[in-house]
Amino acid sequence: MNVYEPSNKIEGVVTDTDQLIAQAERISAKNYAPLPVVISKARGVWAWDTDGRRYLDCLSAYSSMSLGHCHPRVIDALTEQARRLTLTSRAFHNDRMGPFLELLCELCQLDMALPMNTGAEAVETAIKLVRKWGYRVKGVPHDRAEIIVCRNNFHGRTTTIVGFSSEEAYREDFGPYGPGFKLIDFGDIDQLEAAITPNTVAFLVEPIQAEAGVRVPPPGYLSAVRQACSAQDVLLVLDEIQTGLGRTGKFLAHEHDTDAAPDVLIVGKALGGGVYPVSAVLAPAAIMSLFQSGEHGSTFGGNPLAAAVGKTALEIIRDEHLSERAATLGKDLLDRLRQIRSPLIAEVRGQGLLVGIELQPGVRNAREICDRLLERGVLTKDAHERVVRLAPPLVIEKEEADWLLKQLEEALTI
Ligand code: PXG
Repeated sequence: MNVYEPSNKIEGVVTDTDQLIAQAERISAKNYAPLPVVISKARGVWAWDTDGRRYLDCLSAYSSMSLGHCHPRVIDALTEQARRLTLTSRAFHNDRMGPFLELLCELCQLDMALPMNTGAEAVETAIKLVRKWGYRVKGVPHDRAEIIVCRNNFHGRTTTIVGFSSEEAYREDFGPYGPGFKLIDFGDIDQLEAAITPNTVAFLVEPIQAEAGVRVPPPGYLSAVRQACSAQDVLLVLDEIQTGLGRTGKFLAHEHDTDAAPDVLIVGKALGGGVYPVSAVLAPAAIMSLFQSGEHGSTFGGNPLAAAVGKTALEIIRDEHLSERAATLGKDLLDRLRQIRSPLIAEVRGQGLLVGIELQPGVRNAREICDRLLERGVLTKDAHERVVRLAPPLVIEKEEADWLLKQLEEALTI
């Protein structure tokens, strides 16, 4: 494959890579440690840097780019809507939100939805909703609601959310944190059962812990979780922000397990078609109806531009059978990765096109492998020190996946 292509330089825009990196490092907060590449253009699964070098995008903005970059239908929806109506606030109705939420609810098989923008906002929304349910429906004494969460969780960066993180780097120096959250081990049903008290309102969990290094729970875990929650009048809240919308080979990752449907579902990332922040919380009417006017909101949540993009993203996932593609291509990728004989690899795990390659301790760190892959034209990022994550757009073609495999083999065997 030809790796170089002239990038479309924009007149008057700086394209010197070193200059752009130096500028960003001088002027922007140091809350990220990006790889030394400056992307200036992307289409489908491919991205180009300022020098015209081409890369296969295997990070997909942490699963947000499932439809590939600049999907023509998304760009049409975005630009057509941008010319017509972009923002009304929720003080008025707009003609795009209802149709968007109708399709979202149908595909997620839940009655009602509350649109937000970022993932963290949607998680916060779900926390408020389940607490209100606890006080109004379950009868938990005021301000005593408990939510059970898992160690190594990742649900976002707000102060409430990092307050129940088990990762020091996420939470140190950002407290004080409020009470009301209890940590247990992911994948351990006995610990969940033991942690539930009369004041427990919900169990909040990711079907696969992506940020923790693509940790897949034991088979049947979510079904057992569902049963334990139902038996003890606890709401099951699934954060499918990263695993949802086709990524793992089903429309929602919980569909891999039988009878594991949540009471409250959180989606985001790919819902914005890779062009706009769109998230949502979904629940049965009996739960979602607890929110009354004035109790929750967002200036941009449910805006017509977001709704036009979100509806189109969902239609593309359905029309292009992206969940099925993720299932087939993901299985093939996992099988073939597991065949690579390399002293560097400890384990390959994942589901669909959400894959983690765990490295043997002490040999090389994942960041070094990501740097090697960058040299070979593959963009990805480490998840913690020892896991190289792969989450290409779901529109990736078989030949492109083959090419990726070749690069991985070479980067992991020398
Ligand atoms: N839940 C899950 C499972 C996620 O992966 C969030 C919630 C929060 O979403 P927002 O839109 O608020 O970022 C995520 C986000 C980062 C970063 O740069 C975020 C994620 C993954 C990797 C990096 O903060 N996931």
